[in-house]
Amino acid sequence: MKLIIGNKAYSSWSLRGWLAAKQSGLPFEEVVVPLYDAEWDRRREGAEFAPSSGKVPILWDGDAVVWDSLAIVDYLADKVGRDRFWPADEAARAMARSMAAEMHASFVALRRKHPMNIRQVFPAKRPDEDVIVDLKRIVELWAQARARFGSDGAFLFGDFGAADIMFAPVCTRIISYQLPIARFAAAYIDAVVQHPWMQDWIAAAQEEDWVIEQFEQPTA
Ligand SMILES: N[C@@H](CCC(=O)N[C@@H](CS)C(=O)NCC(=O)O)C(=O)O
Repeated sequence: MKLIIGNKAYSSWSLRGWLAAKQSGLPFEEVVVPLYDAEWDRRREGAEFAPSSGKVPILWDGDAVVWDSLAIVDYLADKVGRDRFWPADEAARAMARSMAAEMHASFVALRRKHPMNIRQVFPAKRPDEDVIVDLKRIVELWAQARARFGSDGAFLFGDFGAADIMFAPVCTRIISYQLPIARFAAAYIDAVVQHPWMQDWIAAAQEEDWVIEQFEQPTA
């Protein structure tokens, strides 16, 4: 399998796709392409990018191509077995899938006003109201998952899984922008960030030379 991703410093959807590939346990080749560099327009017109019309992540598996982070989670779960990604318990799985889908489709204010920059910690400042609304909903979801299904481990449903993968870039944004968060949520964020795959990703992001100025400013 070959996974094409964007800058580890900035590409939140790539982080999700990459964590999904790691979670599958399958070997994969990783190709990191710098977003929006001088070659970007030419590169995204190439055959490897055509299926996603130039967005990352893209997973190639022989003739099969999967773009979009949540589709990559589903594809890999089909391939290696659902239980590697989703809780075995039906009620827990229903909630985990709903949370992953909501993360994928929502929280636009948080995503737009606080783009991922894993290398930075910006000065703390009160977030906009719409970001506060997003954070409130996210923390409610985390609290419910942890209280109902997470008691066996440090993650939303106990073990690290698809729901944690989808929320991982939210955890790094909360750190980068010093967003206000409940204490239990800080412990969850710490567990996610300390996960060995996250540590590998963060270390690789620190090594990247690429800088995208628009993501280097404290926004909102
Ligand atoms: N819904 C897609 C979003 C993919 C996406 O927007 N990726 C960004 C990088 S984080 C991208 O490729 N942006 C380049 C562009 O839109 O031209 C997913 O879940 O993978």
